Amino acid sequence: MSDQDFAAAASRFVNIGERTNVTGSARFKKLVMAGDYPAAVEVARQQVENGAQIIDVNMDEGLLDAVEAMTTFLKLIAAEPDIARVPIMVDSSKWEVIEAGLKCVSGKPIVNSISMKEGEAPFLDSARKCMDYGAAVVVMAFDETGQADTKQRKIEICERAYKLLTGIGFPPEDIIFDPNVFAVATGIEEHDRYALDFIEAVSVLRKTCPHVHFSGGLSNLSFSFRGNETVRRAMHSVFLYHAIPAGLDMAIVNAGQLDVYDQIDPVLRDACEDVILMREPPADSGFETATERLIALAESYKGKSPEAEKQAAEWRGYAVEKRLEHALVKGIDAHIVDDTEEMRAEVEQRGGRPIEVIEGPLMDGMNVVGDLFGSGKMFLPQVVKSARVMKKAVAHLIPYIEAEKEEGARPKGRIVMATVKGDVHDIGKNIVGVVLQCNGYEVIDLGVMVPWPDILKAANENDADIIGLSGLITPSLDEMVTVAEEMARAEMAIPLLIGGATTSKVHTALRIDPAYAGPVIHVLDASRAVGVASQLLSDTQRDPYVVKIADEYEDVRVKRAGKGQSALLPIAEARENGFAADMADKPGPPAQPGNHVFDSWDLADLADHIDWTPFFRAWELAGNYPAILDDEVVGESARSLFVDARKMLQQIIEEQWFTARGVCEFWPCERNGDDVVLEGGTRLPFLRQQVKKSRERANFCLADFVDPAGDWLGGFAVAIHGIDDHSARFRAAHDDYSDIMLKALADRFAEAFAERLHQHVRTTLWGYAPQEQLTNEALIKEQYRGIRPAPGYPACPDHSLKPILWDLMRVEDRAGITLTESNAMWPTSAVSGFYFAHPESQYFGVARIGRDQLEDYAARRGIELATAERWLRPNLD
Ligand code: B12
Repeated sequence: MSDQDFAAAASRFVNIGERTNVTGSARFKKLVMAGDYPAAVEVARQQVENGAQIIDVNMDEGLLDAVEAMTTFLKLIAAEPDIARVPIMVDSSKWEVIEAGLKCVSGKPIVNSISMKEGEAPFLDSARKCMDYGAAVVVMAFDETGQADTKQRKIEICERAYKLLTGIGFPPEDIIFDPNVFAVATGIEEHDRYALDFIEAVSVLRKTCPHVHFSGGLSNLSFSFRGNETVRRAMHSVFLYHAIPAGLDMAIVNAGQLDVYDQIDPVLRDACEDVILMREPPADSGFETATERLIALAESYKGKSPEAEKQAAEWRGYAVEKRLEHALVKGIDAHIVDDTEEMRAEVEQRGGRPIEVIEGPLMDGMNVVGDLFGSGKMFLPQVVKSARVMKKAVAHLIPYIEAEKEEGARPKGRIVMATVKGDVHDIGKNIVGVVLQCNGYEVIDLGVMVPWPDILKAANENDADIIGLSGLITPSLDEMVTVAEEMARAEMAIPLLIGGATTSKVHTALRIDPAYAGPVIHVLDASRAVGVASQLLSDTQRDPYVVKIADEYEDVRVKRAGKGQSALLPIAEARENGFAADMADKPGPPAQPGNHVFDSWDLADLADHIDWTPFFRAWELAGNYPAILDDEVVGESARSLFVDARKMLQQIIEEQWFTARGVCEFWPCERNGDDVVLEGGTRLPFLRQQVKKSRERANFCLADFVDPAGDWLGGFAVAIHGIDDHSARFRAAHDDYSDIMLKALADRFAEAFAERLHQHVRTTLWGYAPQEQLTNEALIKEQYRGIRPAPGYPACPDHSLKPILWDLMRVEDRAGITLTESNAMWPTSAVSGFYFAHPESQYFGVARIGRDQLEDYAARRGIELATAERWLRPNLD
């Protein structure tokens, strides 16, 4: 396209104003919610004055009567000639709101939007209604299976919609397709094509769907650069520069926030262009991808835009109390020490004490954070960031407080927390600790592997109001019972909170609660911890709450006692109903038998194999990756967390923070009953399902996948070393956010290492699936042959098999991984297990077993019955 043609196309291009949208503009929402319609009308006027040629009006807010708001607002702007001269886009996901809007618009209205999300019939139904009002429609590229993301899907869906609409006589010139502008430069490879796919799809559709228009919401495109207006404006302008010639003729964009293409800094413009058009960065740029280059470049533009500077200046101009609150709510730590100092000096001047800074403005700010979290308007990652700001402020004040020998701030309560003896996991405990601190509780964190005497001692010495215990693996459950028994013996009465992945309300009610007369409460997650603590420490609520919980637990016990548990087969019968794998299909011997040691697996390779879904779950953000990034509720939090995670991930790789060490080995073996006996005589006893099955299902045991006539078995252990120094550094800087992030990433690396090593075993070392070629998604879904059950997982619940593996593979020497008395692995981010390669091998849960199997198992393992009982307790209840 020549410059002249571009100028002509650009002159036809229509800006759609977006500021009169409650979902996109916090200011407009606030005005409408407050019923300040005159000010809301001014927002519309400004939009038109700034060059908007259509204004989009959206009132979809849960707490608003959207029909009423839409009607009121549109009637008011209809009476303003300088606003009413531009067409109105009535924007809502509810037809009744759209219809209410259509009734108030005098000129040609535009409906935003309809789609084939629910199928063809409702789509055509809405289209007919729009036609009755003479309205044009925005048609989102969305069908029954979801939003169109690729070029092909965009084209297919729009062409199908075009055919259907023109088929009912809908004027094609009244159709505006929105083929979905998505965020690019997110660091996720699949997102790299989004902008180019949009542009190319429009270019094709322009020809195949004559007379239609094309629109898109521009702000999504640059989502990864939130807060960096210079880069966002440049990206928008560059995108339009290419999309307009392709056929885009309107877009939702703030007209006042577009740069003239030629006037953009050429380096930035090139970098944006590389990202949008999916070009390789220049070879001499030192970057492998266009995204990396733009992210790096973006740093140098941070805070340089007039808009951002204005915003920043505005915030920095608030009164100091308000600045502290802003910093806490937004999690900004850049000025916190200066502001805290300013506040402290101010308090001092009026004769106050440093502690008042904490008890006053800082706690007020944290209360706002606590309320927002409690009401679901803020999510865990943001809360943890707020806590980081709070801790930095408090750290600044501590020397002043100590200098005055002043008592510390009066906390709402003092809680001693610990991960119990033998267990090494602390992410969950740390998260709970941060959330409690954010809500005004003092947390004394004793760390991991804490024996009961230390817990009791700390509680007594610190006059604690509550003890909180955490544990991830089943042996910790017994240890928690021990702590409860010891608290009873010491005649303590303070409440005991129980948490961690392996704990449950049932176990707490059945085993821990009866051991201690004080209140014992199982807490499912961090969000509930504050409610529980506040009720336990409230003068008025405590008693009724404790009684309520005690009743609930009694109820659990009664139900458990009366409940006919699922029937168990005698172990001999369960064995008869074992799984009969076809041994003709058993794997051949390994291509490279023996022991294999990996001193430092490439971290970049492991990063490519990370399963991100559990990472978000660790931060209490529910949803599967990558869909979670676009989730309506948690999407924004997830994206922001992901940007931070990718940044740290990059640093971990580039600066080699971690070392991925592992070992694996293969052994000739044969099955002997429910045991697998290795050449050399080592016996690995496994457990069999004993619950009576409905017809046809077998009672599985891992030994069923091994041939009695001779076979092979593998073992492995992997761990991520090197987090300690970094963790210490973050903790010293009062930065829980980075510390939790570091540990969550180390866990992801450990899991990815286990997955990647298993793949290497299948394709190369054992080599029974040399041709296997699976995407990372397929790997995560475990769509491969063979399994890697871990001691502690449901198919193999006995953690005490780990020492056998350790001896066999000399794990401690070769991979530096040690075992605690509960057989937790150290370093924490570690996975170990067995490799079974038979094509029919599969995961299952052993579940409840009978005394007969327990006795038989103890004999096969050569251990005391009581010892077997201790390790297998969760399978005996
Ligand atoms: C991710 C994960 C891992 C990660 C790391 C886990 C970690 N650092 O926490 C890795 C991959 C390293 C791992 C390894 C292992 N894992 Co794992 N793992 C999981 C998984 C999938 C999620 C756990 C998690 O991270 N949750 C997120 C965190 C934030 O939640 P959380 O710790 O539960 O804490 C929350 C609450 O519980 C509560 N809370 C926690 N503590 C406290 C304390 C108080 C006082 C309060 C009030 C609340 C509270 O609030 C927290 C925040 O909301 C679970 C399955 C599951 N769905 O739970 C299995 C699971 C925990 N793992 C299990 C096992 C067996 C293992 C291994 C032993 C396997 C092996 N042989 O290799 C190893 C052990 C590692 C070691 N070092 O010894 C078992 C444990 C049960 C058992 N039989 O022992 C589980 C339950 C899987 C299963 N179904 O069998 N695992």
